[in-house]
Amino acid sequence: MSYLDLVRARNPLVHNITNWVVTGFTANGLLAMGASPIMAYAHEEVADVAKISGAVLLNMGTLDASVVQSILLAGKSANAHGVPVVFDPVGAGATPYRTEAAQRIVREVKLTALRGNVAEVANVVGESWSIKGVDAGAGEGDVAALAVRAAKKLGCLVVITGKDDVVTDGETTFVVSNGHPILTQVTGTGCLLGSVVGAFLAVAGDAGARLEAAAEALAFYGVAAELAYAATEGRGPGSFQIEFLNQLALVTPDTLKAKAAIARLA
Ligand code: ATP
Ligand code: TZP
Ligand code: MG
Ligand code: MG
Repeated sequence: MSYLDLVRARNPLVHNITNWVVTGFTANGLLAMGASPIMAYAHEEVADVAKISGAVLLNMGTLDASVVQSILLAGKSANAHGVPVVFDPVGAGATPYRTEAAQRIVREVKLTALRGNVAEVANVVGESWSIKGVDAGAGEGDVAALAVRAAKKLGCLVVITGKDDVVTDGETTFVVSNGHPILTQVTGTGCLLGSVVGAFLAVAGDAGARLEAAAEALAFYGVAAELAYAATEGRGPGSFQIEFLNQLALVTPDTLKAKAAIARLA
């Protein structure tokens, strides 16, 4: 049985503390794939919501002091109750406020997975990632090496997305090359991916299964994008976005198995 089957069979509750831009898209994406979303931010209830959830997604896209507090309360409750935590440090490195908030969150909350673009992940672990012309972020080896350093430093899975996605536990690393560039023309596709990884981690069971479950989540997401692009080619990102939600519901475990492009790095 694939982890996708398990998500659809178990319908895990995913608690999202996310940003204002992507809230509806995230809820619809989770529903489409077979998970169950809840968005809850009140300091008075986030600990209670986190402890009954299958996974918690913490995203600092539209950050303020209240959201930081919600994130810390939910994250600590999830830790206390063995609930997996995924953190998306949106914009880490863009301003000192975001960098400091992200670094505080990873000091105070034990993550199950960190998911970001290459610059965000570098900034979370105190490294700088310089954009150098057309080679910006290029060099799979460099990105994978950064992911491994981050995973060892934080003691969690690290997912770095881009043209190819890298996921590692610090020992074993997979590169997932599914997806389509049109994903970059729809806001929130990175944010929703964090919640999708959370849904897969919710059904993965023990820690040993988490790396494989995260790699399958990345392939699933990329395959849904490939199929959505094929069905809407030439019609633009609006049509793609709707069809992408459809494909999150329609991709079968057999299709995923046939199309997944997951390679283990030596
Ligand atoms: P950014 O902040 O850089 O926009 P993000 O948080 O939106 O990043 P992405 O890195 O764009 O996240 O990843 C979101 C999804 O888009 C992932 O599934 C990733 O594999 C896919 N993706 C991003 N760029 C490409 C690309 N050039 N080709 C194929 N898939 C891509
Ligand atoms: N501004 C603050 S959060 C956000 C924007 C545009 C959404 C970012 O979404 P993603 O998934 O990182 O593209
Ligand atoms: Mg994006
Ligand atoms: Mg992002």
